[in-house]
Amino acid sequence: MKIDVISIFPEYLAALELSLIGKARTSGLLDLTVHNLRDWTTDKHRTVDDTPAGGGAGMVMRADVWGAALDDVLGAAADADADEGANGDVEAGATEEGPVLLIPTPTGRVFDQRMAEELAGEDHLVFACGRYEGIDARVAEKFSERVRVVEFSIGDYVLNGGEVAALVAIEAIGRLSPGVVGNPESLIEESHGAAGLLEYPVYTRPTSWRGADIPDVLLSGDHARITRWRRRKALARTAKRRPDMLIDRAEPLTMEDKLAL
Ligand code: 6GU
Repeated sequence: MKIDVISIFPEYLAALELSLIGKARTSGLLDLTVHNLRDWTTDKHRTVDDTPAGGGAGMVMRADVWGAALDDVLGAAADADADEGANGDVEAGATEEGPVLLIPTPTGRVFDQRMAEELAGEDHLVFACGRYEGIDARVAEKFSERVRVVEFSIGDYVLNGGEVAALVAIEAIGRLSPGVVGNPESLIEESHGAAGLLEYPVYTRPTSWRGADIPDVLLSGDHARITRWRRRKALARTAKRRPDMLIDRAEPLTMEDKLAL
């Protein structure tokens, strides 16, 4: 998978050199490049923003600077898709091939595990990280004619810019990319995974710590009992912390599940 990130603070993305994502890059599984948006400015102050049309507080990132950066980074693939669209073969913006442009913004669709799974199947992702009051709206609008554009938010709170949101998305997507997580089993059981429940509590040695013991069932060696106990704990935790996850379920609860609640 190829990922490009464009930001005025490329140093923010240094964390992507660490841990699993860092290893995936070194091993060649992930081809990740971070670009400085100011490299596409043309004035001596390297200006990327200006005052909002219509007035108001803050600054807005300029469409011309972002346009030049995205023309380069989206590159030939996006141009090829635009041609296909013009021929009427593929509908503009709804292309199957080519890069996906991801724009972090608190006004976007909420990013979740389903989105991460879907994007993990793409070949090329380009993240356009805005700062200030956001990027001139014409950028998302114009590039939608050439590539699939996804404006996303990581939750209902406001950050100073898209960099941290891009880090979150890249980690969530990157770890689903084949080979990035060593043991694919660990992707299956985890929270927000297949079961649609929060994960059960986990324990390890010491078996007794500050007067708290590991639940006996986990030391019993009875795997059927352990499985049932974990399912009950996952259900109870989900009901308490995320009751919304128990309604409108893709995988309905069983009678045993309901009796456990
Ligand atoms: Cl993607 N960007 C910003 N600036 N704030 C956010 C966000 C994104 N998601 C939640 N808050």
